[in-house]
Amino acid sequence: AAGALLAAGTAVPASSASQPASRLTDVIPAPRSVTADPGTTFELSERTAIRASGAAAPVGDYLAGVLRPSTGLPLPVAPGRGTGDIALHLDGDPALGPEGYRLRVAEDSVQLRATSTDGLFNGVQTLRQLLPARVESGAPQPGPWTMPGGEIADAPRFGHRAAMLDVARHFFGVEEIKRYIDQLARYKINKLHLHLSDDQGWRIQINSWPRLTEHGGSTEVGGGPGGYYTQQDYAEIVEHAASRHMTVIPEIDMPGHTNAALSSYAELNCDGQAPPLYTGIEVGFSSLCAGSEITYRFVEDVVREVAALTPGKYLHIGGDEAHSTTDEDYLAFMSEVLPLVEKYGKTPIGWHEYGKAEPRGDSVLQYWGTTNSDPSLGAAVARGNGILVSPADKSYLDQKYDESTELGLNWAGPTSVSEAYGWDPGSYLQGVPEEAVLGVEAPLWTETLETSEHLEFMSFPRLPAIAELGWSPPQELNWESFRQRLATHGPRLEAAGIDHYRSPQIPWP
Ligand code: TNX
Repeated sequence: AAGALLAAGTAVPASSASQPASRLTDVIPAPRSVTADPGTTFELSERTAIRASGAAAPVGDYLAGVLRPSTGLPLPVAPGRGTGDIALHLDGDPALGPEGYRLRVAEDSVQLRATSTDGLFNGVQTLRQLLPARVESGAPQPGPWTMPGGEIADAPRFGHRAAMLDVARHFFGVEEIKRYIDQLARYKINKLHLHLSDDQGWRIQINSWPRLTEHGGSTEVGGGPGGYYTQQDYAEIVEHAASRHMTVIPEIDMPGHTNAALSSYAELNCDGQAPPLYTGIEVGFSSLCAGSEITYRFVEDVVREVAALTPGKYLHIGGDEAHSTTDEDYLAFMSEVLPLVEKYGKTPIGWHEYGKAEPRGDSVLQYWGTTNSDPSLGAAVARGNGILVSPADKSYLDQKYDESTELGLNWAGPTSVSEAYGWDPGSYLQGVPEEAVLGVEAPLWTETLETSEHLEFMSFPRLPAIAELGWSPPQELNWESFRQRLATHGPRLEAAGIDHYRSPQIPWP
C-alpha cells in the first residue's frame, strides 16, 4: 500500500515499469514534519504546468530543467493557476523561517509555499525526491510520474550548511565545480567553501600580483599542470552557486600553507629567497613573513580583490597548521590581517587555531579537531564568535571509509557512513552551547583526488549524512532511519550518474 513502510531487506514489488513509487518518508535531509495521505497520489501529465511568477519564476525554471529530460513532458513555466499543476507561491508561513517551506501533494495539484526563493528552492529539492528515482536520469524514461500524497512542513536547524572543496592540492575546473555545486544543492547545502590557496597551488587570479597564478598556479600535487580561475571564471562559479541558492566562501590560507605564493614572489620571504614550487603532501613548512611591511601590502591587495568578487559576508583566512610561524609572529600577523578583512566589508572565518588571536564580534571559528574540545572555544563563545563544526574524524570527506578504500587519507579516519552520521553538531563540542553553533561543514581535501568521479566517491553517501545533521531537527536524527532512507537514494544517485561508495552498512536495493 502506498505510504506503508517496508521492512529492511523486503523485496519491493515494482509498481511501474522498473522502480517502486517514492515515499514521503524517504526524504534526505529528514524534514521537520511529514504527514502522509495514503491512497492519494499526484501524477505529472502532458497537461501539467509549473505555476510560478515574479521572483518565483527562476525556481520554476530550475524545477522544469530538472524534470523535463527524464519525463519528456513539456512542463511549461507560467503564471496563473490550473488543476493538475505544480504551483510555487511566495506567500509562505513566516513561522518556518527564511529557508523553510510547506509542500502539499494532493490528487489535483502540488502546492509549494515559502516566504523566500531560498525556501522554494529547498522545497523543490524535496519535491524531486518524491518522484521515482529514474526522474534523475538525463535521458527519457518511462512513466508514470507519480508523487505520494501528503504534506511536508520543513525548516533547517542551522542556517549554515557548508561543503568545502580543496582546489589547491588538485585543481578542478569551472565545469567540475558547477557539477559539484549541483550535487550539493540536492541535499540542501547552502554554502560552498573554496580552499583557493595552499602550498601546492594558488588558484584565484589576483590582478595586482599576477605571478601568484602564472607561476603559483602552474602545478599541483604529483606535478600535474594545475590551473587557476581567472576573475571572470570565479565570477561564473559565484553566479552558478547563487542560482543554486548557495553562497561561496573563499579561503586564502595564511600565514602557513603559502608555499605557492612564497615561490611566486621572493620578496614575501623573510630571507628574500623564493622556494621552489611544491608538489608533495606535507604540511606546516611555509610561512608568510610576519615582520615585513610588504606582507601586509600583499595581504591587503589579495583581500581587497577577493572581497570584491564575494557577494557573501564571509572571507576565510585559514590560519591552520602554522607550524613554521612563531606564536608571536602568528599573533602579530593576525592582528594586522583581521582588520583588513573588516576594512573590505567582510567577516573573518578561520580554522580554530586563530582563536588565539581573539577575533572579535561575529567572526567565526571553524573547529576541525578530533577531540570534541579545544581550549580556545570557551573564550570564543564568550566573545560572541560563531562556531562552525567540522570534526576531522566525522565530517572530513577525504578520509577513507575503511582500511581498504583506495582513495583518501587516513589520519583522522577511517570514517564509515555511520560514523559520519553518528554525532550531534548542536551538542558535540565541550563548552559550546547550540546557540553558539553557526552550523556544520563537510570539507573535502584533495591530496589524493583528481577527478569529479573521485570527489563523488568520497562525498556520496557521507555528504548526505552531514547535510542531514545540519538540516534536520535532533529528534529526527536516527541511524536506522537514515540508512533505510539512504538505501532509496542509491538508485537516485545511479540515475543521476553520481558515483558513490556502496557502503556495506546500507541496505541498497
Ligand atoms: C589537515 S584540516 C589540513 C589540511 C589537509 C587535511 C587532510 C586543516 C585545517 N588542515 O591541510 O589537507 O588535514 O585531511
